[in-house]
Amino acid sequence: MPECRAYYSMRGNVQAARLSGSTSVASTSDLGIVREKIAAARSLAVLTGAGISADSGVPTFRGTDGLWRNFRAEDLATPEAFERDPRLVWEWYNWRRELIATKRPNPAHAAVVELERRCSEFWLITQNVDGLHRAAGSEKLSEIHGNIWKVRCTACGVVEDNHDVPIPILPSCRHCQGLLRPHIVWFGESLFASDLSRCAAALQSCDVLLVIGTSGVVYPAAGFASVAKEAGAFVAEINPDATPHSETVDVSLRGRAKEVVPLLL
Ligand code: BV8
Ligand code: ZN
Repeated sequence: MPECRAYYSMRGNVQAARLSGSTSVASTSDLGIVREKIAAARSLAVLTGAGISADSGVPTFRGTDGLWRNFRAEDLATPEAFERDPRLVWEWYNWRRELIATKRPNPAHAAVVELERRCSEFWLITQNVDGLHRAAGSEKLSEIHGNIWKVRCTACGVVEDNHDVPIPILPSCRHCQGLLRPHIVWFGESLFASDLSRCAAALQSCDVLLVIGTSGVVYPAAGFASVAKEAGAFVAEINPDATPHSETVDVSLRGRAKEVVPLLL
């Protein structure tokens, strides 16, 4: 299908945008409604998943490119898998670090930074560990599942930034020589209490929540949209495909993040 792009006639008068790859359309009226809600918002929150980084070339989890050596994330991103075979888990994370190191934020990441700049009460909640929101300039954010450029010592617990690419397959702590692990929240592990309370505050006080590029399958993040909705927020989803969120949100904009999110500015 020919790739079509959004056609701007006059600033703010966005014609129906048939967006690349997806057959469905982010309708002008829906785009207009969400833009108005954002412009009028006293408090804005944004929740992102792997889809916002897909346009930067980072594989998503459930996309066709989400598997590594036929392992699903749920197989490797667990304390049990690390206990069983830390070398295998580190090989997987090293593969992702090498890949992510070559990627750059895309226009959707940049638009989220602009929303943070414009709205005094703003918070970004990301499930992504790729660090691209920080690289784009986001400051008011919770990386609720951790960051792939941070390591934690399994013995003394020290947490440090580490940008070694490649990283030694069984990296050791420079303080106690203990085995390092990725400072990432694995399946079966609880999120950090500080992140949970900060996110709860943002979700309960926001007028508008944008849910960008997430399949809404992994908890507790998958429950965040309904927390905001129940607190009275206007919730909009941006995703080329329908998700479990699509039933509960006020507006679901079908399209790629890099094309739709900048249209909301
Ligand atoms: C916990 C770090 C206490 C690792 C991650 C309740 C019900 C059922 C199960 C549970 C439950 N509560 C807890 C669980 C267990 C589990 C869970 O939810 N399992 C799922 C599989 C059912 N949750 C946990 O274990 C959590 N901990 O709850 O602790 C506890 C413990 C045990 C039991 C009870 C309570 C910890 C979860 C965190 C795990 N760590 N990441 C790493 O990355 O290495 S999760 C990881 O997967 C990501 O961070 C993200 O959260 C998730 C993937 O989801 P998405 O980011 O949405 O990506 P996905 O590929 O799925 O979808 C991409 C979307 O983008 C799609 O919709 C696609 O259409 C769209 N898209 C594609 N291209 C674009 C696009 N959108 C826009 N533009 C594009 N261009
Ligand atoms: Zn240590």
